[in-house]
Amino acid sequence: MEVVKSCSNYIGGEWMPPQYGGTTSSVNPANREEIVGQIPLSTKEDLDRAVAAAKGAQGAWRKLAGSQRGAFLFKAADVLERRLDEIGRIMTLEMGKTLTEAKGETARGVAILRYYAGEGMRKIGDVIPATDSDAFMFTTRVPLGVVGAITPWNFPVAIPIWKLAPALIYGNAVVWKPASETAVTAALVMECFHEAGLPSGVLNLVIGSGREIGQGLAEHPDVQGITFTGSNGTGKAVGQAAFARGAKYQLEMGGKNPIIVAADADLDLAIDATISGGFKSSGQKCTATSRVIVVKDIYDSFRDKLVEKAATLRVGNGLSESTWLGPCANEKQYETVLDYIRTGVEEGATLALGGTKPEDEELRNGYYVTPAIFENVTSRMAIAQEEIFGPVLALIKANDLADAIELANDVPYGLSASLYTKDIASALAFIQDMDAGLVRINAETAGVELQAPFGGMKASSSHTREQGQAAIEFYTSIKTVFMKP
Ligand code: TXE
Repeated sequence: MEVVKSCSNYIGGEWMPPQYGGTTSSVNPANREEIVGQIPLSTKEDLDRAVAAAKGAQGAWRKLAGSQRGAFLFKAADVLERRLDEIGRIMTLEMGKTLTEAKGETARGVAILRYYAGEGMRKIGDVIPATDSDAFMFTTRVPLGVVGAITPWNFPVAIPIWKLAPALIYGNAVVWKPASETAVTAALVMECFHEAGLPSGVLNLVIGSGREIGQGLAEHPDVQGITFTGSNGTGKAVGQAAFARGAKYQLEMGGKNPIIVAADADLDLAIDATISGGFKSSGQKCTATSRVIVVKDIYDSFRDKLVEKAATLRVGNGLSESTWLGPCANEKQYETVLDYIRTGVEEGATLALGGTKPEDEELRNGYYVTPAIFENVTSRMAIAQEEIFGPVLALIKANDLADAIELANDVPYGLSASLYTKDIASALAFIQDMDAGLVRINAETAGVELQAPFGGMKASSSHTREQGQAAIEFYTSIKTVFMKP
């Protein structure tokens, strides 16, 4: 079987295979017989080299003016934009989302790079009046040093870039460990930085297992900050390892995001938002809608219309223009989704739609699941509590808005939440009472604006925020300066 593209580590400005480790394959989830790339399985020695390269480069990098660092990010954005179609296509091959979504995500990566390139010229401190009239007191910010970035497969361009770009613009050097499932896409993103002429060692890519390279980064004594997006279990281990040695950490983890449909909601808009939030990227977004809490007065008509519309969604290969949702991104995710669907049925919920392997012969070799809608779901069921990360919605009936908000809050997570209503008092109650980092009125749970803070409450994050100007809080330390003549 032909391999589309192989990739290697990028350390100290050079592409290099792992010193001792072997390789594994990145598989196309739309057709498990197609190998997208050969992926290095790096070892601690490779990681040590990368951290040493970053440490060596950081001193000179931090001394550049912010605008000079920004110039490299502007160049990387131009290269990424030029290679958008190619990178989008590889992303679809590696993790299955539709080509439209993959290109859209790559375009988002370009915009994030430009946003942070501009940050190099914005303010980083405040002047604070001192009680001593002779003194001049102000704050400035300094980089952490070497930052480790551990990224997942669900947004293989946007998530890394929203970590790498702020880390770099504020003067850090970076060692990046991408998810192996999307390592080829990661290598292409790295190529863009290389082509932009980023100085050697400032950004390094080490591909390998989570246990070896991810955990190794979290434990590495020369890494001062760890930024992670992924599952809760892994995130906790990463946070604990960083905390144990006094390093800074930032964790973005799961969600169990609700959409509440109030009695006065515009049903068509709410249905579109439910479908888009629940099934785009096959539900594999941390902000994906997974619980649909509908006030009882309109429950039956909402359910009927939702099921009718969701039944028309076309499952297929993400490269095909007629496809609305692609496969699950990998075998593990596929098995997890099918397991949750079985669990839901065992728990007594009823499948109003889908949740099966499609019958189409052409899809036989892929990790496809048809969009699933459960009803008769109670809040205590596993399918209403745990992150599934697949095209599965749980419909829950609420007595009224207050009951709906209580149900919405009845999970360990608090990332994103949405309410459909025409009533301003309902909107205000929801804004106030909903425990979520992103609260959205008449908009789906899964929208993120790159210039605004992003992150969750409760178990969804380490209570830190990414994106926009909020990113400066993690990637820098404040230095308070008190100066007398
Ligand atoms: O995640 P992992 P997986 C959730 C989602 C999904 C589940 C499992 O529910 O079903 O996680 O996905 C690296 N030390 N999300 O197994 O393992 C790993 O190599 C350090 C939600 O893929 O958390 C990858 O680079 N790092 C999420 C990254 O951690 C380790 C997005 C994430 O992988 C490691 C993805 C270790 N011991 C999954 N083990 C979101 N919130 O968007 C693995 N890694």
